Amino acid sequence: MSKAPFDASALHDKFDRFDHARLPERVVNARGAGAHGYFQAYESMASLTRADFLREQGRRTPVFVRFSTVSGFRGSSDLARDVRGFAVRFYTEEGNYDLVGNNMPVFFIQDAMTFPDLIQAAKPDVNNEMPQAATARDAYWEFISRMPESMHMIMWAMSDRAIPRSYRMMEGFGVHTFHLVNAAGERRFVKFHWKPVLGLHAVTWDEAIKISGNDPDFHRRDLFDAIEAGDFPEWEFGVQVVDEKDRHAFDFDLLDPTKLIPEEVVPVRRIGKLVLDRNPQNYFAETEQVAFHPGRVVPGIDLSDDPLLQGRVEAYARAQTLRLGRDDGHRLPINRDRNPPSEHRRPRSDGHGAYSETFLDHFTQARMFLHSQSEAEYNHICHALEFELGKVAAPAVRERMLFMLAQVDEDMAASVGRGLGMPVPRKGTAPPHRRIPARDVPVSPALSMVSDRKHGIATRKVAVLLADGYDRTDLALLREALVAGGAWVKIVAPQLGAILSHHDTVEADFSFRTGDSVLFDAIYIPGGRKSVDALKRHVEVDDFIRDSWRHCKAIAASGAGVELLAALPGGMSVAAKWRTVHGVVATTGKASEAMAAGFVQAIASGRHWIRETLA
Ligand code: HDD
Repeated sequence: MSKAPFDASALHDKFDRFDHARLPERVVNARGAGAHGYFQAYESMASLTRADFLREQGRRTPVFVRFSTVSGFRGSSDLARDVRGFAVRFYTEEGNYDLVGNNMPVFFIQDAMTFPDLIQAAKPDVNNEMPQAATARDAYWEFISRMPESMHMIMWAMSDRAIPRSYRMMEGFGVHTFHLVNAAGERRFVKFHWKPVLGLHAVTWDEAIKISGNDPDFHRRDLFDAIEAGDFPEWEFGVQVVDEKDRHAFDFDLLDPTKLIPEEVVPVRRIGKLVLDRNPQNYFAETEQVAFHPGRVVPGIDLSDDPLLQGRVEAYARAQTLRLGRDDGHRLPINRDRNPPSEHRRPRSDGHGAYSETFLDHFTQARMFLHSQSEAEYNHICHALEFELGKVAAPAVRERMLFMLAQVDEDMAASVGRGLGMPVPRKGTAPPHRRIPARDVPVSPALSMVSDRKHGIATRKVAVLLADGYDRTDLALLREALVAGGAWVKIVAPQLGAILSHHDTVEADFSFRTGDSVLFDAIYIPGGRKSVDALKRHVEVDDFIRDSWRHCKAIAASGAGVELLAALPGGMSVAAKWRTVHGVVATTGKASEAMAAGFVQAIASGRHWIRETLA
């Protein structure tokens, strides 16, 4: 048979399609994951806003959400220490409304003009394109050490908020103050919040590093898997509303994006929920081509004169045109208005103009955030700073940073200084910038992740370590309790395939080569002499258990399974009657329903940070 003649035009057509299915990546927030869903209003907010999608109780509005890291390239890792983007598009009856926020309620800078400098300092060096998705370097801290206004955001970025356990378990914030406007034209200030129904969870830094190697797509996979499994991620939409006349009622300026309104001062009113129930079908056409714009609002929601927001409104359209390679990107299917936009959609700014002196108070809220943390969270911030500044070579940059930290809190600066082997500056030294000294303000418990403990174990991942000969009644008992609570139970065994116990089998989800403690939230080791003896022959099991302990996760063991806990620091003293010690739930006897409930409780109460303070 003769070969078909070469058809250059068919080849060009095919290659055109092939070549075009890519775009230059976003300058920031390049790496992300998107999902479709809906927003549903709990009640009518007509007294506050004429926005159609908030005016009627029960009204559903389709949404598309994209989560992202900020500084890494598209191919970087999900677990970089970084801010997470939380961008929501509402396809309302009056046209699209974009709420382009982050998982932290404040920002590094007050003036958009500085944004390119901030990003250049956070992105890899231009000469060698290193390091990737990491701020632990001179250029970044050189910039920060000269930007006292960044200090509040730095406290957030060094906290565990910057290494979330899941996109589904982080908060979202509109960051800026916006306006709600009702039909009578009455205007009020508003801050927007997203509260995750599963609660707030983070990983530890040691885990973050290990997850980056184990599964760089950890967050993207987690979001995708949860939606595929029908465990739809949910957030409640919250508003903090302030009357216009109260613009100056606070000791900070409402238009300052480096400040937050403590929830204890203005409570967050939950007015609706966001549910993500459908994965994109085409990553390129949806998650990649989506182009958000913070100036895209609907009647009833207005921008404020926050100078950073004003700058963003100018910047995004240009960035999108360049990235999408066209100026009609709003016509792409994911960006199209599903309903004709209202003719009145041009956002108005509030005309408040001048900014108060408090824009120069860079440290009071940084200190409030720090002092609102639990002991473990506070320590993690110090450790993160030791790590980041420990990678800075220039002594002058470290010194300036220690000095800046001392303006927030001298004890913290001293702690970081000890780690760096550097003398501790006192804050009395002449400041490099005009500033208003930090004051002591009441702590805000809502700023601590640890204070948020009301949640169950839904979608938490529990690894069961076993081999042939495991105790099947113990496994069945614990599995039932975990599944009843909505947890995802995964079997980790020496090899994949069927694992036997008498006439029963379970299918291994992971082998010790593919499963690792850092991919799970808790572990259980059932008894069964043969199974436990087999586990003892695998060095990975030892690592698994030690890491679970070190990362403060709930651990359960029953029967002979407790022998493996001897590997834990100091060993674990276990008795026939089950008990929980520092999040370890164990019995040398058979598992019981009460023990299973104890394990569920140990998982639900989050990480057992107390272990970090044990010798
Ligand atoms: Fe931005 C993307 C959030 C300040 C310029 N930004 C981008 C995304 C998020 C944010 C979530 C990704 C959207 C997506 O998933 O596609 N940005 C923020 C927040 C800020 C902020 C919460 C402060 C409150 N950004 C900011 C400033 C500027 C920009 C001050 C410039 C003056 N941001 C951009 C951009 C990006 C972007 C360069 C990159 C690609 C894009 O817009 O679509 O225009």
